[in-house]
Amino acid sequence: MADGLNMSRRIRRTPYTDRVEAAGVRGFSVVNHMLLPKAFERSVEEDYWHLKEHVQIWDVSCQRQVEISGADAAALVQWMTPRNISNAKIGDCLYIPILDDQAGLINDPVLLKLAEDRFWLSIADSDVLLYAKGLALGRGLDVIVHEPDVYPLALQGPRAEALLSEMFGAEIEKIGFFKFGWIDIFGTRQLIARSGYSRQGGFEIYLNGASLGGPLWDKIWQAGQSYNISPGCPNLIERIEGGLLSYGNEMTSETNPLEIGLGKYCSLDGAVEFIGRPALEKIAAAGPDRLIHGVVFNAPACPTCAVPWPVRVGKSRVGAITSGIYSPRLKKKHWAVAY
Ligand code: THG
Repeated sequence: MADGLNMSRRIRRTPYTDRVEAAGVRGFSVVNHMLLPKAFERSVEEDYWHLKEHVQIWDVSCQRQVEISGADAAALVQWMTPRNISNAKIGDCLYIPILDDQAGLINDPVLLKLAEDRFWLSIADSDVLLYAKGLALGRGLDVIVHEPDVYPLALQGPRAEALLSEMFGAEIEKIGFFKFGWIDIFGTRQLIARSGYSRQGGFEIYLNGASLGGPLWDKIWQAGQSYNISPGCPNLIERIEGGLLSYGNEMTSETNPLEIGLGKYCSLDGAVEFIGRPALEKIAAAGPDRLIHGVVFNAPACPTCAVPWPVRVGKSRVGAITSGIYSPRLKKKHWAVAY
């Protein structure tokens, strides 16, 4: 298969891409029309072990923010998700499914409540900006929907807290899981959350201002030397072991949240009105047709799961593997997520 991307302006670089290239990136994926590093010099396995022990710096700018502000902002966000957001406080992050009218998943972003009338949706790979704008226009809502100049940079791994505490002050240690606070970066006020696409702990800096990206990377890189910092990216082995779902892989608009274990983020008690509610209630009443499972299997090798691999019992197809990879921890066996 042909490899490599034909880079063009449609595939957006990030404020950190120069640094990522200097750090020896071996390839990119494209998420939200923006580059996401896929691997560095070391193997995915070596990166996995490093992530579990040290700290890594990840360019996750492709986690684009869709900002929704205005008098009807909370109403629009609530309309888009089955998760009841009425008790969310300023400073909270919430993982929320976003549904269409059939209860199919449009996206699974992290919601940040910045003010009573201002939210960010930190999105996975689909055009939520267009969905939100369309809904707002169609309903005549009093909101502004736009993509701010914000580029998340993740520090993941058990040493992330010590490094960031040394750099930006011990205050960050008080930030709870899935909460955010504020730090000073080059004299600017910047958002930092205890979150990230790994189970090893860490933070995400939602850097506001592209021009600060390179200098911020350099500053963290320098301070990180005594913490054995390395460049990294979301690690497929760690994410599958950790059960973190990936939009486009474990879910598409053909998937509903009840099939993939997101029922806990769905208000089915009638407390909130949201798009797809009748469809979701119908599915809940009948019970979902399929359910996601983690599976472990033995195989000599495990290529990238670019198309779902059928799972058969005898001759009948009982499901499909949507993500899979060799587990160096379990040796020989592979982890996968399957229907
Ligand atoms: N960080 C930020 N934005 C993102 C991601 C991220 N956008 C895209 C993608 N990742 C969204 N997917 C997920 C999936 C799981 C989690 C976060 C983002 C996650 N969930 C916790 C859990 O499952 O335990 C907590 C959920 C909760 O309590 O609300 O960490 O990684 N900025």
